[in-house]
Amino acid sequence: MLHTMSRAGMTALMIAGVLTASVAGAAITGSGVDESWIGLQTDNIGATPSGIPYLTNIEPRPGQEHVPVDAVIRFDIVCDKEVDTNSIAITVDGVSATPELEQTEAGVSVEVTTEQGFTPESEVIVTVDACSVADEGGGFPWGDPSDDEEERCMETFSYSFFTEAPVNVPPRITIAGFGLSRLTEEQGGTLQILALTADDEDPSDVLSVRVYYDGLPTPILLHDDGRHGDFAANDNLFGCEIEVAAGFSKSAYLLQLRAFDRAGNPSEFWPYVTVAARAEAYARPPALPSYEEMMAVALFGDLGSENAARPQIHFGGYLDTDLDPASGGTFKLVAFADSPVGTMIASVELYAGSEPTGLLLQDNGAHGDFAAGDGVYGISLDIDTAIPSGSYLLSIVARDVMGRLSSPWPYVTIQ
Ligand SMILES: [Ca+2]
Ligand SMILES: [Ca+2]
Ligand SMILES: [Ca+2]
Repeated sequence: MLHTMSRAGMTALMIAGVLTASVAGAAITGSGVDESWIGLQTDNIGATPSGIPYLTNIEPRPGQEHVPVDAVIRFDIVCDKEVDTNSIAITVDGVSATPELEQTEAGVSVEVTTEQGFTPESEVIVTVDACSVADEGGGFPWGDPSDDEEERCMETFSYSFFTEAPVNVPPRITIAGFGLSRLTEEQGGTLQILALTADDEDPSDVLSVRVYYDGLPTPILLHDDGRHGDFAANDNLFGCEIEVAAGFSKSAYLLQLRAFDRAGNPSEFWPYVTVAARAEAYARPPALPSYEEMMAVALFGDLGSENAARPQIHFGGYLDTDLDPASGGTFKLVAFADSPVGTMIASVELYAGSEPTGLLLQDNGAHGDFAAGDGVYGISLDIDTAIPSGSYLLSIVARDVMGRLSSPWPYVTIQ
């Protein structure tokens, strides 16, 4: 095995096998190449003057499997003469690439980043061409001095690696709420739960949505079969209707929802805003804040007043919100609010915990709220500061022009 050879033996082999005839590039081209060749330090090779550039320190290695689709292609082009950076031409899957080049003592360090990443589960073919700079004439102590004006070029070096299978990404709950539910302590009522889901690889990958209470799963599932108050089947809007008996105390209850896809990946818990590095967010569920903490808020006021006429927030969600703990990002919240008696809505305000923030969701078509005057209110903020990782619970409250307040979204309220 090449790995276990002595350094002297290795050097001899390298000089004999790699540098003869058509140089290193050609010698390690092809699928059956022993990967041990790649990335070897080549301090001895430079002693043989060829003037022809060749590649070392290739990443991902030729023939490497399961390469991440966002891998960066790196290698060094080295030569005993100066490498002509203008001569460097690289293709990735037949498309000309624009590399980042850095001059090093031995030659040029090359980095190629592909913006949209490689196709999963595919062979990626890289070709490289490079030449050394032409001599200024004379002065070259070997070979025919008449060659000295010529650039010396490597034969096109071609290699490939194989990308990993696509990762099945977890689903998301984009918008959810309790629709037209009106529940009272005296009579109970029908609790309607609706959740719109998404899944980046395929929206139909979402299989179910489960209701959680206090962070624990309940037996209640939402369906997308058109038979659970979810309107049409297979439209990614999941629903369920539950008959709530009389006798539940007047209060605001926090339910959580979680979507699952066919691979069993859970979404993050609705209705929290999760701030986490992307990989982290997928790897673990957010810690749930304590129920008691959320309930001990003045937000809920007198839940019994003017029930039938109070405005309602039917749905809401953090569409396109993408927050990173290090750099912030986009915060976007939309909600559908109206008045059951047709009174004008005066404001829809964001609350953090029990505190009103003064931030209003607008229905003027300019805040990610779709059309103006359609009852969908929105707020969109660009946050350019770090935000501590965690799961945040925000609320919104609608107020009509008569001063009547809605129950706070995203709670289920028994009035
Ligand atoms: Ca999925
Ligand atoms: Ca549906
Ligand atoms: Ca709107």
